[in-house]
Amino acid sequence: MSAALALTPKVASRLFLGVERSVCGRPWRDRLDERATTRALAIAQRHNVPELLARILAGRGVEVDEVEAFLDPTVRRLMPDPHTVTAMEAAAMRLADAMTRGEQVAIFGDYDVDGATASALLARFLRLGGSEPIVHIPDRIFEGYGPNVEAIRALADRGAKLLVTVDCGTASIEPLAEARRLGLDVIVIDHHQADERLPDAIVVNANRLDDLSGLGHLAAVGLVFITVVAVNRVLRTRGFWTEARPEPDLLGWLDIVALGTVADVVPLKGLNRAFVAKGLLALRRRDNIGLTALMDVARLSGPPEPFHLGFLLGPRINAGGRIGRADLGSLLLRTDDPVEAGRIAAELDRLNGERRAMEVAMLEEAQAEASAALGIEEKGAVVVTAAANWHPGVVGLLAARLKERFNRPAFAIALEPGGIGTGSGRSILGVDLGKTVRRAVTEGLLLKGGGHAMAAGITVKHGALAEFRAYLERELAEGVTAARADQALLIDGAVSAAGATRSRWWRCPITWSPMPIRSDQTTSAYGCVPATARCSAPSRSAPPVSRSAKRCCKAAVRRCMPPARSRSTAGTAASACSCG
Ligand SMILES: [Mn+2]
Repeated sequence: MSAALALTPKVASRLFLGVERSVCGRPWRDRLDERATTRALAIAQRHNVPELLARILAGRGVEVDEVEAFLDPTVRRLMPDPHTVTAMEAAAMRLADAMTRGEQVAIFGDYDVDGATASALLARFLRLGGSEPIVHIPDRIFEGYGPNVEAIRALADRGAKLLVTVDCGTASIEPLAEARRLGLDVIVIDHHQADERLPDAIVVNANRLDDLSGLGHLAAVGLVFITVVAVNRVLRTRGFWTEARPEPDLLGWLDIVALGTVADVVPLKGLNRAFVAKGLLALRRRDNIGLTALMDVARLSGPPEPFHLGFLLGPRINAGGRIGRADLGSLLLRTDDPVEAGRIAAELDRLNGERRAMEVAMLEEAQAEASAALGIEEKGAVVVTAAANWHPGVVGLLAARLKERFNRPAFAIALEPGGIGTGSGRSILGVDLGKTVRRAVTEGLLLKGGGHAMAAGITVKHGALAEFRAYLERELAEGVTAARADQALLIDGAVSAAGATRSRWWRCPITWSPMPIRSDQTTSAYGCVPATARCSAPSRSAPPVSRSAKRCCKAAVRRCMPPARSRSTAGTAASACSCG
């Protein structure tokens, strides 16, 4: 058996509704194996939810006793005692001390959305306590990721006594040692995987080896939120908050937490679901001046959804890095000045537009190159494209688009001066790219490389590109052919045309995101539908579906569900419909 076949994810091999070949040529498979089907039944019976909702939950690993928290994720229900996080007590005490003493605090963030939101949230809290912090967001190109000695020296020169790194710092042993030498105390609030060796600091990281809190899925901003709750508790017992300096409403800041959580693409389970669900409510109140300005320049009408966080607001927060102003996003999220907020939001919107235009141009170039390489018959197992003018920050996106367009593993490589290329690869289900890339490194074809099954990063010498391409063809041809031959659609459930009524509407998000599902039986619920499910519910609130998809779906429903049966099915199951 080839490696590719062995890696095909374990799915129920049962055909769904007996469809071996859909209109688009793909077999339909039941997402649920027998055990999951049993669990779905138990969920439907115990919690009195529609069968399809139960199937959706069971298909995503939700256990019978987790259903309530999953459907109604409240912070109160899901928020842990902060002190279950290793080192949280020490961090809370040190931060509270800094606030009581009025010490200068410096925050060192990261240039992505998680870093911007995490730094803004902590800065807002400190400011309400009367100590305005210095916030430093490093430049992606000139400083790179994580604390660096030069920046730390500058912060010390500006009088910082306590340094807090957010969304970075776990691996920064040397730069943080320098901070200690300069007399700073250091707190790290981070969620990146930790080594055994930690920096000389109070390290709050749910992914450090000795942390048993079970909060490893939180983004850094989520962990900062828990830290702020813990600090607030200490301050309360010390009588810090007074009438003149009232205690902040921490839940009101969940809009910031939701943005960082969605944009960092952490799994939306457990506490993260509560953050996002409640954060969206906060966002709708338009309390945060910066976020409101950003929603307005992005022309967001209607209530904000997770989609808007990930695809409208997130990219704009990131856009400042393009002109060497990586801190604009963080600045926008913590400003209380409407004029400043409007100015920054407009600037970020403009920069984001420039980025998009650049991406479109690069993508056209990449597609043309790939088409030429594959030829009219689209031969070849992989797509490898490279160009000198591509931005290294965009190659991942290019590779993802090429993979979708050509339905095979794809690499996009930015050739930099000096004959070195930095590239990114994306794979199709069933073909392990990370393993292939790592082997290419040991065989000396790549300077660096690593990753996992679906995505990989590489550094390659310009001169070795042709050889790398040939290697990929040789290694992956068989696996790609096999994987392409069996691209089944995993189906959650079926709906009859009669069952998809306006009184039961639902939405199909593109990614794993909270989705309101409303039916006759549940007034407000959250479930998830995968990227493969395309909803064709004839409902006003359903997302736009292409005409051909609609037609194909209707035909499938007609073919698979005889009218007599469909009525009874419709009575018991609100179901999604997939067509591929
Ligand atoms: Mn992060």
